[in-house]
Amino acid sequence: MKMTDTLFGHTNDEPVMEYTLVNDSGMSVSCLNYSCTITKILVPDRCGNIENVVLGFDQFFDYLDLSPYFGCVVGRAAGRIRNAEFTLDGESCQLTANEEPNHLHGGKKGFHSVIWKSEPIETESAVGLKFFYRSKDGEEGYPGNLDTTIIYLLNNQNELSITYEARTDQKTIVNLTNHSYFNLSGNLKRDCSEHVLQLDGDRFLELDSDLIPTGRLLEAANTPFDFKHGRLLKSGMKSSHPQNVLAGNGYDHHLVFSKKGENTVVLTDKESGRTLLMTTDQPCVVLYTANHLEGLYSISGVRARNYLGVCLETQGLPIDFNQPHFPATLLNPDEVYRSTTTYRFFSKTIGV
Ligand code: G6D
Repeated sequence: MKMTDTLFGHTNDEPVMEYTLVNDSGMSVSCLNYSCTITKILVPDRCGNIENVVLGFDQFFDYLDLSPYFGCVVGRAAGRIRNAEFTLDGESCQLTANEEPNHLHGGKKGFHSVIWKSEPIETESAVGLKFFYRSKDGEEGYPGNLDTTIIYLLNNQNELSITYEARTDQKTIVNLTNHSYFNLSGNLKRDCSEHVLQLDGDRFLELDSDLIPTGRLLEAANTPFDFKHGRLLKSGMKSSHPQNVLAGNGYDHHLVFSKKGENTVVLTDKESGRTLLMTTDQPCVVLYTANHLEGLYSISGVRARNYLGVCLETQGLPIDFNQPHFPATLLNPDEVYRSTTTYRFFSKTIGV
């Protein structure tokens, strides 16, 4: 196993480095110190063809000008917050309304748009990087100085793990995720409509017209949101279910796992034979099928179009969803925010 690095660009006169982690089993992961962005994941298909399975750009300025959060960490709080404000202990916190009048994905200068300190990690069984960022008190309107560490580790079982850890000096909210768009066809040969998703989630969050959770939990059974026995993503794209239509003819929803603790999500592409087996300790995953990706630009030579990738954004429940049975994404000074999501790739289709 090894790690190499190369200069990828500059932002605010700071060098942007691309690091490439390579294991002994034919998988490699490339990422940037800019927003911990995953730029490429190369894995074999059933015939041994090693191809890229995530959406990313070849030039750094495309990440600045065009990226819809390709591959990046999202924080301090993933998702949308209504009217860009929340209340903590009776105090109103006003955030950046970067999606007027609401707040999206940590704001204009969220975790997706900053340089993270980085240092290499090498162990007997893995190679990786440790990223660090201090978000100052009041950044994008969030209270507290928040120190966040993110560790990427690649092992020889073709598994990439992402571990998030954060500490604060004032009560605040934290809800981190990675916003990679997966496409298991390899080098974006096809879109994701024929990908099959399987996960044990019996409810999902209803969205309003701003794509913000209403606070209602809807039953997934017998709807296009039931993935218990595996479901083609295109069933949500062709669905007349009001929530699929509202999301832009697809999915953009928090799928809530049926059980607490660690959960598994399986994404497969029959034609390539590739499987992504994702595990997480988070209570839900936002399934986003890139319903708004169409654009006048190309992604590694492929014209941007809807459904070209699928996001599996593991995370806590949104802040204004304070239900007694769902821990909000609050963090106190005497606590540590910790979360791990792993992505294991197989060159054959498997089910759980
Ligand atoms: C759209 O609604 C979706 C978000 O969920 C996604 O994260 C973003 O595009 C990239 O706003």
